[in-house]
This record gives sequence, structure tokens and C-alpha cells, in this order.
Amino acid sequence: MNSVVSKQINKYDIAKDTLVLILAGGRGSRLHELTDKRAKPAVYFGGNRRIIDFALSNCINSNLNRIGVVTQYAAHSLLRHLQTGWSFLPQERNEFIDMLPARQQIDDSTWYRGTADAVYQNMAIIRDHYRPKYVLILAGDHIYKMDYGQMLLDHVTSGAKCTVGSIEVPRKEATEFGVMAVNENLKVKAFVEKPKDPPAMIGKPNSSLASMGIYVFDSEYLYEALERTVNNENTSHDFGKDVLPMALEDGVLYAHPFERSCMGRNTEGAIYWRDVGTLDSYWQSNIDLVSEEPQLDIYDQTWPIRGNPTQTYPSKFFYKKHKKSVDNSLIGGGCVITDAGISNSVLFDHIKVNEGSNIEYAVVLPQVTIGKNCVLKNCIIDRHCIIPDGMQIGVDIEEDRKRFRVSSSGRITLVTPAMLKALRGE
Ligand code: ADQ
Ligand code: ADP
Repeated sequence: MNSVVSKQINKYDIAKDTLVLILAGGRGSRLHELTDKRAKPAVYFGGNRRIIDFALSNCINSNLNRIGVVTQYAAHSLLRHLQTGWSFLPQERNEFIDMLPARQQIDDSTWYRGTADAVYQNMAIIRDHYRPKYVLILAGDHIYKMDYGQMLLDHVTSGAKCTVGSIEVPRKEATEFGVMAVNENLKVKAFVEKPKDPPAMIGKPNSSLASMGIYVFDSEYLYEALERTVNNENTSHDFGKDVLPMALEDGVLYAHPFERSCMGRNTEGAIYWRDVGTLDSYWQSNIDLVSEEPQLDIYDQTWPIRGNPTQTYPSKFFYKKHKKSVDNSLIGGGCVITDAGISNSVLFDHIKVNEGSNIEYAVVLPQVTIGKNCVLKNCIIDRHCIIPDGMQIGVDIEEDRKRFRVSSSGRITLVTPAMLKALRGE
């Protein structure tokens, strides 16, 4: 007797057929000196994580365990992070996080091209070695919690060949994004990359539907689209500028609304997604975490964001002479705080803060020493800085402009070891 077993499409089967590519090689130039030596995805975030930990954790939580990290710019710090914190997947189940370096350098004019080129350069490996049915392309520099399984399932059931993650954003902020219009079936009807005057959503004049810069492709369609893009010298070899408009023209582009797959919402059900591309947005996303009810709940254990555990002793606090305190702040391990006031700040591991200092609205990266009687406000202090006794940062912005880097909004001061060295005349 023949029995027909009907098989429902489910997230787990799709996940097995999917290769994830995390684009982790952008220069991140709007983070200025913070990305002089490390790619943006390797920048520290949230007290003891790096930015790329969000995309990687979302993958693991979504049962997507076949991951390639496409690197180009300043990959060393990222590589070290992946080796020490992310090398636990079992090879015998064909699960992996592989580094896929894009071409390092051919000649000065062509070595560094767009995102589509970075994937194209790895296409032979993807097609012949990994042989996926679907390819999920992610940015390595977004802060959010998302079930990619739902986006993949929507992709397969809609009949799309390319699906783009989408989110409603204020129209005035949409100049930084790809902006689209969709029909009632979420088929994309128009797409424009970083428009000067972003089109509004129907019935919502102050909102635009933005691309999150994450894409699911049928692999065969991806290979064909990349060949067409990269072999055309008139294109910029970029997903947003070239590949998505091509998929739109081919009539195979659909949108996936982020609210369908946003995970780990706080009690108010907020949706949180940030592209931390500038000093202002990087600082703000870190400071967002210190509020009592943050929109991004890092303490939610149902969708954990894992990182690279550093061996630290617990932090120590001494209050002897001054009546200062620590309030509304995240403090990493191995810190020693002596008679110093700290509020609304994120301190990473191994920070020493000496007596009489006051820290407010600061993001302080690992292994920083802050001398006595310093004032730090609205600032980002890079790893390995030694702040001399009595230094004031974020107090007089005009003074800061002469010594440090002030963000484009004029609100945030960035201090790096190289700037302090120059100040010391070394
Ligand atoms: P952008 O954020 O401007 O816009 P882009 O700078 O191209 O996109 O970077 C996307 C990702 O690729 C980042 O993670 C970056 O680090 C990485 N990357 C860039 N160049 C790379 C290279 N040569 N090699 C490896 N990795 C590289 C995109 C879309 C918009 C969308 C926003 C959402 O183009 O349509 O709205 O993302 O943030
Ligand atoms: P991380 O980003 O891992 O904290 P650091 O802040 O120490 O590392 O430096 C960032 C990256 O800059 C390192 O991973 C390394 O690739 C590079 N780097 C640091 N110091 C030097 C140096 N003196 N010469 C060349 N490269 C360096």
C-alpha cells in the first residue's frame, strides 16, 4: 500500500538548507577613530559584547548554524573575537562559523568595492563547497533581536527569490536607508537607495518603510544576480544600489516586516533595531541600555545575546571620603572604583576610576584608567586610554574639538589612546 505523507514546510528544514553570510568588512568611517584599527562589527558594545554578537546570536537562536563571516577591512580584532568566543559549533554536524576574507588587495583602485562584490568574491566557495538552497545575508553592525527563521519561512511561502527585511522609520531619518513601497502581498513595487527626499508610507506621511540591509536569496538567483551586477562596470557592486533594484525589475522582490520576527521585546512590546553607524547612534544605543525599562532587553534569557567571556574578577567599589555613588549604569567585571560618582554610563571590563572623579553619560571601553578628580560627560573613551588626573571631557565642547573628536551633532566626544598620546607630545 502506498502511503503519501504530506510534508509541511517548517523553519527547521529551511534552516538546514540555509547559509548565512554576515558582511563584516565595511570601513565604518562615520565612527571615525573608533574604527581606525578594527572593523565596525568588532567594536565593543553594551558592557561586555561586540556589535557582531547580535547578528551571530540571532543566528544561533534561530537554529542557523552554517555561517560565513565576510571580512575585508581591519579583520584582526574580529578574527580574534570569533576564535575565542565563537568556535563552539560541532563540525561533525556540518555546523561552522567560517571567516571568508574578500580579496585583500589587487591594485589600489579596485581592491575595495561594494558589498555585492565581497559576496561575489566568495561565490565559488559558496556554490561548490557549502551548496545552500537559500542564502541569508546580514550586516555585521546592527543591534537587534530577530528570529531569522520567520523571515526565511515567509520567503519560501511567498514565492520570492529575494526578500528584504523592512522596518518603519521616521521619514526624516530615512535618507540613510534604502526606502521601499509594497503592495498588500508585501511585493516590493518601488525601491530607492538612500533618497534625499524619502517617500512616505501610504497613510503615514511622517514614516518611511526602510530596508534593514538584510536579505534572503534563493541561491541560484543570487549567483545569477551577482554575475550580472559585478560584471557590469557601470554599477557600484552594492546590494542596496544595484542588486535590489535588479530583483525589483525582475519582479521577484518581497519585503519581510521586522515586527513579524522581532524577539525579546520588553514589557511594552517595543521593537528595537539600530544601525549604529555614527558616533551619536553608537553612544545612544549603549546608553539606551541603562534605562530602567530598556527597549532592548539584554536580561531576557529566552533570546540570549552571547559574547566572548573574559576571565574577570568581580568589580570592587570603595567609598571612603566622598559621598558619591554608582547609579543607572552597567559596570563590567574587574573594575575598581574608588570614591567616584558614576551615573547613566556603560563601563566595560577592567576600568579603574580614581577618587574624586565624576562620570555621567559615558561609554568607557575595556582597560581604561581614569585618574583623580576627572570629569567625563557625554563621551566615548576607547580601549587602553589613560585619562590623566583632573582632565575634563565633554564639559567644554570647543576645547574638546581642539584635542579630541566631537561627533557631528556636537554632543559626544570621542577620546582614543592616540589622541592622548598626541596631547602628551609623544
Ligand atoms: P549601509 O549601511 O550604508 O546601507 P553598507 O555600508 O554597504 O550599507 O554596509 C552593509 C554591511 O556590509 C555592513 O555590515 C558593512 O560592515 C558591510 N560591508 C560593507 N562593505 C563591505 C565589504 N567590502 N566587504 C565586506 N563587508 C562589507 C545598507 C543598505 C540600505 C539599508 C541599510 C540598513 O544598502 O539599503 O537601508 O544597509 O542599515
Ligand atoms: P581590540 O579591538 O581587540 O580591543 P585593540 O583595541 O587593542 O584590540 O586594537 C584593535 C586592533 O588594532 C587590533 O586587533 C590589532 O589588529 C590592531 N592593532 C593594535 N595595535 C596595533 C599596532 N601597534 N600595530 C598594528 N596594529 C595594531
